[in-house]
Amino acid sequence: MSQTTVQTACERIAFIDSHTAGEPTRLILAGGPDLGGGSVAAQRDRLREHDWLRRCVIHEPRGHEAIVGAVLCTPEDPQAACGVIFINNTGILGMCGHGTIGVAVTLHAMGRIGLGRHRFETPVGPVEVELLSPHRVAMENVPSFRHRQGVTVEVDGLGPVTGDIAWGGNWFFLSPNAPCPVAAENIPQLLDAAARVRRGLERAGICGAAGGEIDHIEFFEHSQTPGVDARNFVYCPGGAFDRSPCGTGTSATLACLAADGRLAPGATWVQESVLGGRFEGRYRPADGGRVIPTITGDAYVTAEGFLLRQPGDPFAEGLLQKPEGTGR
Ligand code: PYC
Repeated sequence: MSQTTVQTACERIAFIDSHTAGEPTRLILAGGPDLGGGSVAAQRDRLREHDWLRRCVIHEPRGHEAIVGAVLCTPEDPQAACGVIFINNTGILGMCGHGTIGVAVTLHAMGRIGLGRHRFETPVGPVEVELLSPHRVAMENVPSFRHRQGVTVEVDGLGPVTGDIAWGGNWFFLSPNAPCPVAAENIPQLLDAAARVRRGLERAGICGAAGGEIDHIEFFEHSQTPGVDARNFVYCPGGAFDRSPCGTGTSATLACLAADGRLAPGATWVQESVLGGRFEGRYRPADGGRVIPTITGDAYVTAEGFLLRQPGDPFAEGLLQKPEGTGR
């Protein structure tokens, strides 16, 4: 068999790709900057100083706008299975539900963790994962809560749009007021509307607790699919949409349902994405009106290899396709 690996000088970044309900996760295993030790939040800050890694592995030509990266790092607590920092086409995410499920399935496929319970450390706190089978993971997320109910924002071209503001590991504006049905054929309109809502929130100075930027917009409606409670469309910070029902978005949904008394602790909520992928959610109550959500979903590994950076490549740090925050 002829030689199949690149022989010329280049830097190699080891990765394994997976998808969770259709949404991709790229786990970065080696080849990034030395993040030192300490808390995962401190390592996240060091990663920010070496932003070339994010740009290289997420942006075209090595990645694409929907990829969420997961940079493996050293956990502060040696009992934890790993530390993980999630990145996307616009920066660093607080948490990522589909990504956590993808990382758990990938680490299992690598033989690094077995079935059963594990703790992952993230910049916004530890999360517990339970690997129920080689592909199915129940992820216990960070405490989630509704911050404000029924906030109305004036949106260019749409008029007033009302929604709740909730935290599920990222900040969400969740609204039943999409300008069209939440359906695959309407994705361009949903992207456009969500980008406008995000700009409307920014313009009005509406944010999460402690000034947290609301960078995820979720439109939802009742699902017509038997056995499914709701269908959502989740707009992500860099202008892509989540192919999965979004783990942090489903957590924010559970926090709102709990606050409204519409879902009992322990009861199952089935959430499907605009593309039909499904997560199951449930919660247990926590202090101060918060809830601890558990999100269950399936992931599969799709590729492994090395991303290469050759000397002289003008796009070794990726091709920025569109200005950040334009959402289109
Ligand atoms: O599953 O939490 C999630 C997520 C956030 C952004 C994309 N997916």
